[in-house]
Amino acid sequence: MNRIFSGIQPTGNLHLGNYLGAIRNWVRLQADYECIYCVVDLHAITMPTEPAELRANTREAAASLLAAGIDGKSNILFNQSQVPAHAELAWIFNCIARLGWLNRMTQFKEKSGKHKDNASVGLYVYPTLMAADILLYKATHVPVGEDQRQHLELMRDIAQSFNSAYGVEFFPITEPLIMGEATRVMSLRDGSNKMSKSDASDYSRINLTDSPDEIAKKIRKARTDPEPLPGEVKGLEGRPEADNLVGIFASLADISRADVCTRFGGATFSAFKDELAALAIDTLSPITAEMRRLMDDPGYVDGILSDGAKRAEQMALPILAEIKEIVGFLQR
Ligand code: AQP
Repeated sequence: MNRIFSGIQPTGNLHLGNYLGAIRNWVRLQADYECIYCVVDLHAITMPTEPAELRANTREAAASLLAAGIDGKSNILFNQSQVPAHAELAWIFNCIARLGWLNRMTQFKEKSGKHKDNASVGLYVYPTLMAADILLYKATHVPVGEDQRQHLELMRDIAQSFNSAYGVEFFPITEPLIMGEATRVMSLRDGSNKMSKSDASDYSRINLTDSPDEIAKKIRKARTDPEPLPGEVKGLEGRPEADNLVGIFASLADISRADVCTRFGGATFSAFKDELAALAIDTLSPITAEMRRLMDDPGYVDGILSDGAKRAEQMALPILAEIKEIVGFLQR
């Protein structure tokens, strides 16, 4: 059986990039795979977090996944800290991964900024915990946005190194699934930066909690260039903001960038933006409404997470026991 694992950090401000790059694909993959989806709260504390906010963001992330169509009953949805096996396997992987491998990780460089000495050790070993999340379930496929490609390559190196260090064929060589026309949604204010939860400008992203008016306003204000839309994809080269908006439209409408160019070639951005806003509102409004309804029922959301955690743990513990046996730990 092919098995999916993927996670999202409960760091607030879930946005259109998270939705198009990850969540929507997760929903669709449920038809063909056994799916395990995780709100990765252990990852969230690699940056300073306020406890009450973390708890609220964990519920909000879970509510948004459920609202988008993740089925927490036939599949598994849980928050990471409820299954301690993730942290145990991460420790083993910390002893497999090499400093040189982690030193190359661009996400650490970006997130630690100019003051690397002040970054948490957790932020540095973020990718080994991510490898543990996935390999703890021997997942075969991981749907993510483009920004996670490097971490997944590291995960494959860890799996291969573990297998060769212990002379076993234990871990599968998991495949990334980077799907669709919006694998890297960019900021609405600057086409060279990724749309991100932590961007200081709220106008840089469309949040899943935004009202239709806010969505329309943000799209209207999105940066573009003075040229009209090109009639062919080639005409998007060197125009990152135009390329981003066309990619978002294509992804929302489930068509290709080329189709968008054929349809809007020669149109002004202001006409295109009106249609883009209508499409974004149509797609996101039902999800936002359902998310709000679920957030008013935290008991229901908590129940899904704790039931999911129990089922995840049942899958993880026998695999972790085998790993401990391979490593040579004496077990009860
Ligand atoms: N801009 C994006 N375009 C496409 N996919 C994206 N993802 C994130 N941003 C984009 C994908 O969403 C999933 C969950 O991401 P995450 O919450 O684990 O963390 P992140 O990648 O660190 O998200 P942000 O918004 O960039 O957060 P901050 O600002 O805190 O760094 C992943 O599959 C990711 O690829």
